[in-house]
Amino acid sequence: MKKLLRLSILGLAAAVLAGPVLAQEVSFKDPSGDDFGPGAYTYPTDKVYKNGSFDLAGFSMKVKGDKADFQVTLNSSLEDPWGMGNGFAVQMVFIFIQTDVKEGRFTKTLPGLNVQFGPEDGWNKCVILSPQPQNRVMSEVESKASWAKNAVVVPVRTRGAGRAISGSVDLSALGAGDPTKWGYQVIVQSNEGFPDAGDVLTRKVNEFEGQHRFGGGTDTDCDPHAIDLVAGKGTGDKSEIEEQKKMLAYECNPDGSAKKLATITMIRK
Ligand SMILES: [Ca+2]
Ligand SMILES: [Ca+2]
Repeated sequence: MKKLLRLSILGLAAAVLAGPVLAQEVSFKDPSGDDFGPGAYTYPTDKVYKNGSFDLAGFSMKVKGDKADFQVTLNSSLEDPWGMGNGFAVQMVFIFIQTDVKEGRFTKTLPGLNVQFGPEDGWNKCVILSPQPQNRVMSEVESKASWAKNAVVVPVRTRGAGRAISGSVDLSALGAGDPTKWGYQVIVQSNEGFPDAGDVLTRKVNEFEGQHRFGGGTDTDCDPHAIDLVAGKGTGDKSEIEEQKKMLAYECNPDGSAKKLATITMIRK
């Protein structure tokens, strides 16, 4: 009995020394009012694209058992005007992750985003939060970006409620290692049910906005089709708006091809 008591006291001491078990979580904030891509993008004119619909406010990834729960918050309450059945409709979010695996990282992103990562910021995994059914998203990736099919992970069900879009994936689908040490980038786009032949469900940005087209870019694909993303340290500081503009800066050739594609970075906790 005495021995048992001593053991349990030792056990308690060890637990106190080790400190509480910290939840594995990564979270970022993003400043408001920067839902304009490189600086001048405008929303489509249809009333379903409410103010703030694409304005990223926050991101979190929490490990719960063998799952990774992702949540993205926006500066507008979510609605489902197109009857997608998941509590939201107009948004689509790409979460690019640089895990510990150094081999096989991609610097190019999925077609329709028109951005690339810098040489040190390649991604291994991309979690897509879309109001479309999982099998529609995966079949789009398989047919339009087959090179990425093993790197894309789509939750079985993605839901919108309040201002938050959430989805959960198997941690094992992202790979081994410590997710709090990984790099992340979160790109807000719009769910396009009738995408361009080569685009993975993304909505285009044109020179002038239209009923279902963003404006402020170009009519070719030299402009980034990213409406908001995390920048700098991901704290939500206003200075991160300038960091975003720098990352999304681009140049076009006279024929409309890309002279300098927007080049983005990973953000770390
Ligand atoms: Ca924002
Ligand atoms: Ca931003």
